[in-house]
Parts: sequence; C-alpha cells; structure tokens
Amino acid sequence: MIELRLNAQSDIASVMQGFQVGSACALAEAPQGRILFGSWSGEDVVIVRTAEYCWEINCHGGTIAVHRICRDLAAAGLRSDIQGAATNESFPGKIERVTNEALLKCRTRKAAGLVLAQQDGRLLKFAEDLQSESDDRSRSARQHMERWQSVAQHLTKPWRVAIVGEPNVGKSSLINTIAGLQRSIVSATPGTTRDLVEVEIVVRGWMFQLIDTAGVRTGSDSLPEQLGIVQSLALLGDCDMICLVVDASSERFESALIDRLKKVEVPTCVVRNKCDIPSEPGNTGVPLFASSLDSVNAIKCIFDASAKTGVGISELLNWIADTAVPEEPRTEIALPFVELFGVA
Ligand SMILES: Nc1nc2c(ncn2[C@@H]2O[C@H](COP(=O)(O)OP(=O)(O)O)[C@@H](O)[C@H]2O)c(=O)[nH]1
Ligand SMILES: [Mg+2]
Repeated sequence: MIELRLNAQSDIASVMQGFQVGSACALAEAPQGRILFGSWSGEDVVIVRTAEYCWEINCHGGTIAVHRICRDLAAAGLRSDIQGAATNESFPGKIERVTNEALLKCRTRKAAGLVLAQQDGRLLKFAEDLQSESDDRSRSARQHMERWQSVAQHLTKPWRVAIVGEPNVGKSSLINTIAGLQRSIVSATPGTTRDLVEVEIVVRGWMFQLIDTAGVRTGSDSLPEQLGIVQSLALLGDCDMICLVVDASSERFESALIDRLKKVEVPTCVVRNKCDIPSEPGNTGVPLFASSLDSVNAIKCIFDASAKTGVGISELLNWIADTAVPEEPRTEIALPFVELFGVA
C-alpha cells in the first residue's frame, strides 16, 4: 500500500492524471472512504481517499509495481510513503538487503566481486526491463534471467556433483585425489575413517560440492538404485551434475544401469577410472559399454582417469566447471537473484 499526501494547493486532477479510474466517481470528487477501482499505467490499483489531502493507493504485483508507481509519483513531484506488511520494504531496499545477505555467504573472491558489482543500480534497471511495456525489452530481460539465474543462485551455494558408481570402482579414491590436488578445499565431511562423503572445492572461482553417493545415506550400493536416488535429488534441485565412475580395467554394465541412465536428465559424465591398469587381454567390455552409452542423452562426456596417478582429474574438473558455467558472466551484467525476481 502506498500512502500519498497532497497539500491544499495540489490540483488532484492534474497530479493524479496517471490514474485511469474505472468508477463513475472522479478522483477529485471522491468522498472519503469511497473505494475507487482503476489503473496506473497498466497496473491495477484500488484508490481510497482517507482524508481530504490523503490517498491510499493499493496495487498488487509485489514490490516492483509499488516501486514503479512511487517513481511516477515522485516524478510528478508528489511525496508518497510505502506502508503495510506486504510492501513495507521498497524494492531498492530489498535489493540492498538481498545483495548484502548474498555477500555474507560468498566464499570466493570472484563470487563476492560479482555480488558487490550488483549494488550499482543495475538490478533496479533489470526489474524495470522485466516490467517494461515493450515486448522486446521484457522478452530479452526474461531470456537474460533464464540464462543467468543459475549462476546468480550459485554465487552463494555450491553446485552439487553426485559421484556414483558400483562399489570398488574408485569413487572415494577419486574424491580423495581431487581433494588432495585441489588446494582450495573449503570443507570436507568425513564418512568412514577413510572416505570423505562431501568435499567442497573451488574451480575457477566457483564452488562445487562433490558427493560420494555410496557414503551418503543411500543405504544402497546398487548403481541403478543410486542413480534413482540421485535423480530424485536432482528433481529437488539438490544435484546439478552426475559423475558416473566405472572401472576401465574391468568395465561391465547391467542393462538396468542403461535404463536408469536414460531417465536421468542431469548432465552426466562418465569417468573410466583406473586407466593406469592395463586392460585385461580380450576385454571387449569397453567399446560395448561406450556404444550403449551413446543412447543416453544426459551423458555429455566420457574420459579416462586414474585416481592413483591423477591422470584425467583436471579434465574432470574442467568438465564440471564448464557444465556449471558454460559462459563466464561479464562483470557488468545483472545477476537475477531468485529472492528478487522469483524463478524464471
Ligand atoms: N590402480 C588403481 N587403483 C585404484 C584407482 N582408484 C581406486 N583404486 C583402488 O580401487 C579400490 C576401490 O577404491 P574405492 O575408492 O574404495 O572405490 P569405491 O568403492 O568406488 O569408493 C581401492 O583398493 C583403490 O585403491 C586407480 O585409479 N587406479
Ligand atoms: Mg567408497
């Protein structure tokens, strides 16, 4: 709700000309307490005269709509106050609060730099673009939102990468090797005495959490079942990528695995671990496995690696970072925080 106070000299008809009042009663003649329905540059509003020179303007559409009306009123030289539970925070105030809260949660210099840069008025401009009456402007703002929302969200929380695979293929070893190579581990949750369950790492200034699914509450070592669990996590927005580990030296697969993989929509890579071990003579599993995987859409990349020698680890980390952030945000762009603009 916006409260508008005029003074005795104000010509209500001219200052409020932005209002299109649907009711028969003109604004200037409206008695106190009369509810008038109308619109303000396309925004539905309900206006009530609460005192001789005082008006209540109610609109929906959240803080952006309120801010826009206040801006128009200010441009007409009018003083307005925003009141009421739903809108007691102006949109610029909300931007400041959301970005300050985000800043506190940033754990890399890059994330903090991007969040800080958002405080220069660009989010307000972006909000106006979204609300614009020009189709082109609002369409391109919506496209911008779809493109950058995930990056905005992950400035303050890591992307989650589930490491799945049959027992003994080397999932825990891979995580341990990555943790050992990566100097910027942020946190590590121990599972058993040997295995890490979750490790947070930084790649190119972005945060990632690697999750050892065998260690994580799945209660199941069966790979198809693990994938089912990961898939449900993904549906909950709790898993952004899957890294499927197979043993390159004795590659084998069940059809249940392929069936499961076909249902997975999360970007997935296959790591053929233990590539340091020479393949068993006559092992035909490898090409067979690879060609079966061709039918799986979610699989974007297959590469060889060794948790023992470190071969292939940087490729894996590159794939993870490229998948999360296919295009690095330029410092001047607006990053649409969900808290401000909702979900695209
Ligand atoms: N030669 C070789 N051995 C590996 C490699 N990765 C894991 N291992 C061994 O494979 C066994 C199972 O590894 P682990 O990480 O516990 O597998 P997980 O059950 O999938 O977590 C262990 O004895 C590891 O030392 C690798 O890249 N090369
Ligand atoms: Mg393990």
